[in-house]
Amino acid sequence: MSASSDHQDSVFSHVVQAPEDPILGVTVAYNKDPNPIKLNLGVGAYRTEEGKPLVLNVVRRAEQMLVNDQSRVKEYLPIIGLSDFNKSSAKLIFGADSTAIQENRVTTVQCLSGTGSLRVGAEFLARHYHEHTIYIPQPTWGNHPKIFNLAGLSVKPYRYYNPQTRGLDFQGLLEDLGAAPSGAIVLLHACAHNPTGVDPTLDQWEQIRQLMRSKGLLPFFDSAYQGFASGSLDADAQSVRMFVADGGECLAAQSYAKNMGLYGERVGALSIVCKTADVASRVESQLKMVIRPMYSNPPIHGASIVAVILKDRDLYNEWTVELKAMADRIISMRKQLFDALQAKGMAYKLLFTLVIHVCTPGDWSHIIKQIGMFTFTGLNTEQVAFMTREYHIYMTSDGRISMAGLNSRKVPHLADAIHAAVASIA
Ligand code: KET
Repeated sequence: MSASSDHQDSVFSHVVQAPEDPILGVTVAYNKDPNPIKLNLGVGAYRTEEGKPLVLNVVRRAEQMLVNDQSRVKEYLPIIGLSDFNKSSAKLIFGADSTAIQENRVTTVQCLSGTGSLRVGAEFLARHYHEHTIYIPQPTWGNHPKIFNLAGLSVKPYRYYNPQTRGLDFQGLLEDLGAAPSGAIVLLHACAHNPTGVDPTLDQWEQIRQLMRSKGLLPFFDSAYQGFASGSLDADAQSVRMFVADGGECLAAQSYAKNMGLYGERVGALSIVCKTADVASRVESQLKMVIRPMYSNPPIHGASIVAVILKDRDLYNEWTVELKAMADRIISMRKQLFDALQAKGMAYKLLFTLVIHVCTPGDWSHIIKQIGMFTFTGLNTEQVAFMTREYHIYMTSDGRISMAGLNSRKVPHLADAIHAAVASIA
């Protein structure tokens, strides 16, 4: 063996170490921590009251049916995926009675969960849409800017969250979208905005719709949490349905990761609502041109599970019950954490009346006001680092905690950690 092939530099020696992903990297760090009290509130993944991942009972039943069906084979799916899955997914988000669906103006393609759906939609827009700027809320899910940039779109922020009020910066949002160039794409979280947990009211959605339609802005909905905000699949799709009801065009990326607990199955859908059936059919032909060289065609198993559940009335009903139970457990975690912090604040007040201002600070009501999987606590990077170091609590550095990862036994530990963090770090 020559010296050069032995221990000479690799042809990749210039490759620098990339940072861990800001969300998935939290799980990597958590897994390395040997301390048994550790708690992972990073990634948005549902855990039971026992702290375990949950496979829905309805998913187990659907899988059993699939396994028992000897006629099922493992052939390639078409480029756009499983037809039944696509039809049912469109109905789920746009409503069973959607006129756009009845008029065949919607094309739906199965993609690799929410992320893949966003990416395919973005690649399509970069190739076939005249405006290449996409406006994303500030803040937003950390992967959004990367997905859109890599697809060839240019990303700009619009104001969304006001840290002072811990609510929606509605005025800022209207101003920024009002100043966007006509035709620009606007990314909207269909419900349960990540990371803030703050959604517009229906009235505010209506104003956003009017403004966007008047300026010809193109809505691109990211629907990763349908059913998780309110517990109702229909209520959580209201924003999207308002935009579709006006006859205008839009895109929607759906994920079944959270609401069916199919995280690792990577099952989702991209729908594009068009003005006419003819346009929709040509759009679909071009989506195939995006998908074929990217991953050829999507995986069959997860989509089959979803199709079985969505098409069978009993299974569908069972799903809605299990989904509501997940949403309710998250809401109960909000209440428990809020109560624990209130109680701590009170105790602290009694002991140290002179330093009230450094106790678990006054108002934690945003914990119960925010909706969806996450609480945007307002804790800063140093406080988060402190909680991880001292209490082995893992969360994203922006202060977001996944309420779905919490359980009653861990609430006191989390409340202690938050209390200590805000008391010791300004
Ligand atoms: N959109 C949003 C808003 C979102 O929060 C996620 C995932 C996705 C899309 C994509 O999910 P997929 O698994 O591709 O269907 N969010 C959680 C997980 C992650 O970051 O991958 C999270 O924020 O923790």
